[in-house]
Amino acid sequence: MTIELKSLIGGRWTEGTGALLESRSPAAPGVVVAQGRQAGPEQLLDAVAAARAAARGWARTPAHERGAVLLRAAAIIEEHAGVWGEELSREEGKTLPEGTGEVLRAAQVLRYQAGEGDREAGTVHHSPRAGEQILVTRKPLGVVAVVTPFNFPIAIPAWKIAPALVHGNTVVWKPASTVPLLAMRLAQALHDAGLPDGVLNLVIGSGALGDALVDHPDVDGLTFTGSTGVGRALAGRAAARGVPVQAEMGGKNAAVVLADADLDLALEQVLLGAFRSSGQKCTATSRLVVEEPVADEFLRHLAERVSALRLGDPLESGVDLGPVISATARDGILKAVRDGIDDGARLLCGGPDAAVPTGGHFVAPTVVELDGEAPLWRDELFGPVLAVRRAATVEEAFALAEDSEFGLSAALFTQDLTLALEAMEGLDVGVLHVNSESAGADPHVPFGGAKKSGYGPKEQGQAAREFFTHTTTVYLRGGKTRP
Ligand code: UN1
Repeated sequence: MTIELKSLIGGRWTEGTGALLESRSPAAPGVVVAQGRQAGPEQLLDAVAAARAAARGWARTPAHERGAVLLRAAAIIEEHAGVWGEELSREEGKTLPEGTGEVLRAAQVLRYQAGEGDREAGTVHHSPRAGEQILVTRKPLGVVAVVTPFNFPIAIPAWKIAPALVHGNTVVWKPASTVPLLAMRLAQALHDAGLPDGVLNLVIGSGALGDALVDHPDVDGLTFTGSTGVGRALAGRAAARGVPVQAEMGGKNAAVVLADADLDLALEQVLLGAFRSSGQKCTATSRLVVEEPVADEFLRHLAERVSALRLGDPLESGVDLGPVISATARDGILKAVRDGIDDGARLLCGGPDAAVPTGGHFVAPTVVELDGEAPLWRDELFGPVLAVRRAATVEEAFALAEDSEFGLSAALFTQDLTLALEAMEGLDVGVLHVNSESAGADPHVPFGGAKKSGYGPKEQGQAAREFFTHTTTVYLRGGKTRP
């Protein structure tokens, strides 16, 4: 049964006035998962107006009460994890355990951020003057635009919307047009948890709607996750109006396997990092650097294990990876691999001509070895493709890992603490995993990248308040005394 899509505007589930939007399963594109009309331009204006109208009341609601709404929403999400997890797998294409896991992760994020309602609201400082104290208080930005990608249709929105709300902002949210159903589920949980009308508005639609949202003069902040191209363009537009931006963008994350590493452990983790969610994570392992003495053995085992991965219907048990999000994405990935092979990349397994299930947007998990600089080494493909290079020395291995315009995450495999410390100092990344896969982000610690991967304050944990609030420095003296 096809589910009907609606936008949430001013507390009402509203049928769109724009073009028809269908979300189709990437594993079976003939199946329409959900459909409805996109929010029209005037409905976007209504959504921003509703968020503006609700802003003052919400900002003055005690933070503890704002957090309590998030806790109730988390419970609603947990109650529905089975059904919504299945819907997520169907709509986005990741496997069912990953889909259900992501829904539960959204609840976990809400629970963590709810606690921010009870944590410190600012700081108090000594004054150089007698009879005075200096307070740094925090205030919400106001109306925040939230623009989110397809690949974590509920977890990423949760980790933007939850801190936005608990810190007292109201929100207008434009999710990726490929995953509107899961967006509706998160909005539903928050709405049913008792969020006042207008505090969270969901507008379903395409990129043009997102552009109009970011350009709206009543929007006071933008938080974005997606490609570096779109992120920088939106950030530029927001910055032109003097609006703060938090942008979490692409990655080309390296796993570095040094000669002393536990190779079995490294193999398991590289498989997870590169091929879970079909490599469609900004934190996915898309580059592998192996130190020469162990390279032949490691790459042989890697090719065997990758060839044995099961590609198929993400709802079927035992399947390791599903399709990529769209035919356009699949064709782009296959073309990049084909071009790379034409330019001399050696295919270790998978590849554009490998057999894949019929019907969906499937890409065989692929490993290619390169001898030098190449687009496959440089460009983010956002698919199940791992580019490998060998390093003659540890120094060369680190230099290759660092050889990217991106700086989101990296994984280092070694048992030598000295080398781990060197990587901590030397690698310009936002997230470093020592002896674990490059993907993953816990809700209570900062998340975000360096270089082309990130812009503005980090996400998650207590770090999120840096973006979602601004400070007022208050010089406070009693009215009756003169210092
Ligand atoms: C993860 O590694 O589990 O878009 C999270 C992305 C990132 C989130 C990654 N913003 O893939």
